[in-house]
Amino acid sequence: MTTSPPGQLTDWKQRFERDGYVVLEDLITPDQVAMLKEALLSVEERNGFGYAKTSFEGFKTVRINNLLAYDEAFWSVPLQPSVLGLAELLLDRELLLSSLCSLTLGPGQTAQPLHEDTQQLTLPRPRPPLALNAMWALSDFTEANGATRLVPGSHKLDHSPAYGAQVETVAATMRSGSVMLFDSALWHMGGANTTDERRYALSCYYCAGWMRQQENLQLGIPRQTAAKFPRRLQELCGYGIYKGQYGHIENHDPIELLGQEGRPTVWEATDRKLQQRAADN
Ligand SMILES: O=C(O)CCC(=O)C(=O)O
Repeated sequence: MTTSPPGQLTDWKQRFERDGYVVLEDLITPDQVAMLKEALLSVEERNGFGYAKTSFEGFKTVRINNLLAYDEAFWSVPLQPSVLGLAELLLDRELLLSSLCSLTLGPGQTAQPLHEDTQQLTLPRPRPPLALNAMWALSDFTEANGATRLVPGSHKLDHSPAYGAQVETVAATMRSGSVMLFDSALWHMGGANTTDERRYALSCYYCAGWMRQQENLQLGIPRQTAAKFPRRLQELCGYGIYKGQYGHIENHDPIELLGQEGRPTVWEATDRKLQQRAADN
């Protein structure tokens, strides 16, 4: 998976801030798409996943949550350099993975109710991004097969939508292999799938490092599995101390539970700096 030049990241960031979303076209190759789709189908079949059980999740939609626990093929998804680079620019480097799930819209899936992803948080709007969703298209996203529908610019409004409101939306069409990032405050919904084919997607949702994650990845992913992740993925899953202060275990970095060397707390780091300063004088 390739990295993007810094100018490209700045351009994407500006578009994200203006419209509330940005599409990174053709980010991954057809081979990578095929590999992820194959892994998804295999997880679905092996575990007997069926349609979701609520109208929000979709009665004709297969959602597989906690994907990192199911197959190594998904480990590279939250780490994709262009997507993670842009997410870090928008949320800062101490961001977390909030959830990683699949969204397979079956034929006959009706449009999802309009919503925004941080609608439950009663914080004033508009606000800087708290969380953002990277929607990976593993099929072409078309108007007909249920491409995500958006209200461009709605992240700047001072209120959330009435849940399920009927307002004008645009379909975020994109080619398979593209990734759309959108602000959690953007009004959006999954479209209706009126075709005979499934619409395959992954939702890789990131949040600010101080925020509660949507999925409890520290308890949901077996520790032996998390211990095999690359360190950056472990950090994204919450094995770290935000700003050296939040999330420690008896003054230790939780990443030590995975056999890694921990980072110092803010209090230790401050003392080290003070000692260094005294030694320099
Ligand atoms: O499937 C989609 O395109 C959007 C899904 C979505 O917005 C959600 O589940 O929160």
